[in-house]
Amino acid sequence: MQIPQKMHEQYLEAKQIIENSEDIKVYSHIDCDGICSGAILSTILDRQNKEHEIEFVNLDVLDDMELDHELTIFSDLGSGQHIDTKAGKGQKIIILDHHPPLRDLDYRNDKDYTYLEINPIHHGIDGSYYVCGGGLCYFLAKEFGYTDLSWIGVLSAIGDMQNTRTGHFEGLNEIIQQDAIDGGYLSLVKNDINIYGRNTRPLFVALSYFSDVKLPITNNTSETMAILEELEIDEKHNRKTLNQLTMAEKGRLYKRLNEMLSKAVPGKYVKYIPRLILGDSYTFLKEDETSFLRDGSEFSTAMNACGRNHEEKVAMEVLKGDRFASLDELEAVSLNHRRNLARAISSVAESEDSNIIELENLQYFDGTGIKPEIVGTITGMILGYCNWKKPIIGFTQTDSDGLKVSLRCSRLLSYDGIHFGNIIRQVAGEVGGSGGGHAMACGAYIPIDKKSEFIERFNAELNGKLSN
Ligand SMILES: [Mn+2]
Repeated sequence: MQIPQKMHEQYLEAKQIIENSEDIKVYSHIDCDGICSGAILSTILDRQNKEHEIEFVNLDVLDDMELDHELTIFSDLGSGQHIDTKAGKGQKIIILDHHPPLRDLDYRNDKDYTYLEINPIHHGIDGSYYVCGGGLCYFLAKEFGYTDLSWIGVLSAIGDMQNTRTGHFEGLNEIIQQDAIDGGYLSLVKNDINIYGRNTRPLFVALSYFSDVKLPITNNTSETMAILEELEIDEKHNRKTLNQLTMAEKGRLYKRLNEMLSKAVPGKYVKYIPRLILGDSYTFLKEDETSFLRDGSEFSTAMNACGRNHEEKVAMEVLKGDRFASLDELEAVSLNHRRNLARAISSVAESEDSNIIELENLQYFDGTGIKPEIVGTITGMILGYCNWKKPIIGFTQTDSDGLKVSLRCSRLLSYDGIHFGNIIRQVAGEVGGSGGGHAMACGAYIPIDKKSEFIERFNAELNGKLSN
């Protein structure tokens, strides 16, 4: 895939607009993709000696907002919001977003301001799998000649889960990945064993978090240790990481995981098993060998941890090159984040009477007291404690007296064609809320008194869609 001609012309125009602006504001999203987008844009602007401010925001603050700068750039958001209702004479807006756009490619109105929206969907390119916010910002950087930022584009796509469908990057993401490899920033192992924590977690711990299907090893480190010993991978419990395994050891581990999964899943899912175990792995070659920044997934998790704790700027400074003060802060934020998660998990899943309620087609828990920012992560971790054949939904209250809803499910359900992001958008809409997201990780905000109606409607909506 190449960048379409029309889209390339848009990039040339964006470059010109930036070169001709002095007072610039960037709004970007609070997740890994948004933070990577902000870091790329900020680096471009620094190198162009442009004064600028960056703010990381939630989507809900964007509609009908005041624009106070000569140029306002929106990255990883903006396409789905009414961001130009208050644009004034002579102001300029650039959007770099991959979410479904409200406005057409040739959107213009009669007001006297500059509006440029670069969105792959306008050009027939899928924004879920082929390019994300950070990637779109990288192509702008490339227009300025800054291909050294390609690795941040790769990281953004990892964080945005652009590779979940196949385990590989496709479309425009493949160009970014190749730029990063050519520049010596990235090494790629195709179809590697894809278990989270390859660089810093002992393998017996990493394996115990396997939760797409409940296996004997799930949440059971005695079992993972026994298996690693039996496979002669880690006989002395010396806390080897996945990264330290030889190809032969990885081969034995793959075979064993495959056997375990084949026994555990219904026949129709068997064909998806390799995709649960294998995927490309990404190593950032400029990072320290033992650092969590070296592995793409671990790096992206740290970015998300910052987003969840309103420390996006710490994350951005690390991306922009600060490996001293900001890296220390990043480690502290991550550690604190992990502690909060552990505390929340034990309150939901490990308490005497677990409060996970199972219905015909779904299961849910009341996460009252869990911060809205982390309820999604918690919900994903709870999956390992319940029935993987149904989605798990977590609820918690927001500051504004609404309910935040998060849904996670086994990747097998999404491989089999269910898109929960679309379903949650519909059902949340039916009860007066809003929602959306990925096939297997999504969320919504709903009025607090609509919880039981939401659950009922969601359960009914799934009739006949799951194979139990
Ligand atoms: Mn994104």
